[in-house]
Amino acid sequence: MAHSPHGGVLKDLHIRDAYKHDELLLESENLPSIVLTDRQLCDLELIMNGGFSPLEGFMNQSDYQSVVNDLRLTNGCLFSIPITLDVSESDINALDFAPNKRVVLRDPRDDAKLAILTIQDIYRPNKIEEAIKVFGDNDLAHPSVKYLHNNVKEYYVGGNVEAIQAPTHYDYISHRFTPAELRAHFKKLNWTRVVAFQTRNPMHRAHRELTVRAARIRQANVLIHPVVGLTKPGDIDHYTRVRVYQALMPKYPNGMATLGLLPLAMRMGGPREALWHAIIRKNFGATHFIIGRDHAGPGKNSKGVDFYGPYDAQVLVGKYKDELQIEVVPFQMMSYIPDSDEYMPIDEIPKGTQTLNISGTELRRRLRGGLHIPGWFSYPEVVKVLQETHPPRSKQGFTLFFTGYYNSGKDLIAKALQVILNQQGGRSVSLLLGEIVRSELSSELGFSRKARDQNIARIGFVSAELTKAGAAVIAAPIAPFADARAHARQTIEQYGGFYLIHVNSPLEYCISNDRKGIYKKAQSGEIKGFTGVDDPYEIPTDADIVVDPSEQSISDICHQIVLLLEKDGYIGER
Ligand code: PPS
Repeated sequence: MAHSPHGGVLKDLHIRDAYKHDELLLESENLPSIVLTDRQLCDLELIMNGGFSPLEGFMNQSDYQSVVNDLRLTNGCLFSIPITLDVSESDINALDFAPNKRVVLRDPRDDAKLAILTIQDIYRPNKIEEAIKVFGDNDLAHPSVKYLHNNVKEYYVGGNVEAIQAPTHYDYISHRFTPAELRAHFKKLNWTRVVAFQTRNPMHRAHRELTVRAARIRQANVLIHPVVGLTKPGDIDHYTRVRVYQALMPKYPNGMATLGLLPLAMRMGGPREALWHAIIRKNFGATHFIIGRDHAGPGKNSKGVDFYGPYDAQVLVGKYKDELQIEVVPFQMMSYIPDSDEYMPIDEIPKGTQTLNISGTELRRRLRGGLHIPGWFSYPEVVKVLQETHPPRSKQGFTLFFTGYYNSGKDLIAKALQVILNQQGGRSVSLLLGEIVRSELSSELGFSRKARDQNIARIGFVSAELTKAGAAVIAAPIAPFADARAHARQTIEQYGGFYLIHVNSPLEYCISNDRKGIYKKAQSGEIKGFTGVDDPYEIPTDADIVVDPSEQSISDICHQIVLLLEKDGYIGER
């Protein structure tokens, strides 16, 4: 039998409120609405489905204070993370919020009405106190402290909710279970002892060994329960991770393990978060919970020191183990022993034994370079999934972003490179000459600073989308302003390569070769605000390459660019 939920009763508000669904929906038509943030949406989903039992809504001031100070609700029940609904002062005034008023909570993705909240109180939190007591520090290097100070609104609105509907998901639905569904699933499978494993990272052989070992020690089955709500900024996206977990599941003995996805918004709160995670898993029907090294750790603070000690989480949860009623399975880091081809927790490995490890940073380096990832570290099926979303540079897109005066020769270089890259093959090549963009994307824009910035922002957006799709993009606007170029770099770089190429032909060269007589028109005042004549050109200080067609042939310039692409691994086989 699964253990009883936290606080004794599973607060599945969907089941509780199903009988009045139509009534709530009707009432909601005349109520003010709050559109939830992504974090609030995750929190509401787990409040409504009972994952956060015994909560039935967002915390009022006394529960909030009690959780912040003592890790308990006012009724004495353990709860370590404040679950609050932050609202701005302007929304509170505009919507006329006050105790006993009712408010609809809406899904930010599709505007669906999810619940009705009855306001109990409205209070202003002391954010510094919350940061220090909950996260142990007021350092903005902690992602939740940063979020608290930069994103969380000034007021918290406390009150219970009545459920209208669960948020709609379109991804991996068959792996999404409510606590009641997962409990029923375990019952159906005759699982009486279930050890849950929390993760926000891809899983490899070490994790499979660790979970099987935990199950063996406790004679239990395994629930792989990864977070698919919000994790640490910079983590691998949940789509990739779930495909990894799906690839890993067949590596367990048939019937040993189940994959369930948890729509949790993590706080990276280390020890307090570990306690919260244990409570949540208890609600989902697990009897055991694995806490490993640096559980829910946010990394280092602004002084370069880890926010929490590697086993602080195990210590804190151990302190409450008697009243928690979910057994914590503490685990040391697992290391691979090549001599015996097995994984073992580091505290069990005899001194002097050779071990192997591949860190997250090293894994990312290998993925980036298309380098070998050994079978002792991960399974080929898992590596394949990771390689698909982290293709080596030879399969990634890139943008060559040219900047320079009109008639500097940038269009000639861009067109020649289009031919060279087409000859190379392997990618579709997109050419965004200034004139093409001006007619196809920016025909209504003029040449004011604002209009030029907007034009470059559009080029940045389109180039980023094409780069993301693996194309080679050659963009060649004048792009006279450094800020707009930097913004384009920032937009594109997150999806692939970016090279700023300054075509540094002297203005006299551009003018003397101007067959169309555009400069003449600018000099005579027929065209106004012309770059280099009566409008500025900010010389790049951050160019990746500077070329000069007045001194170099187009072929030489193209070759210089090709050599750079080869050096960085974007073209050619390694
Ligand atoms: S920008 O600043 O990057 O948005 O400029 P861009 O999109 O590259 O547009 C340059 C083309 O527009 C013609 N043109 C002007 N350029 C600069 N200043 C003014 N006032 C101006 N008016 C028109 C210019 O001849 C460029 O033409 P192409 O044929 O694209 O080189």
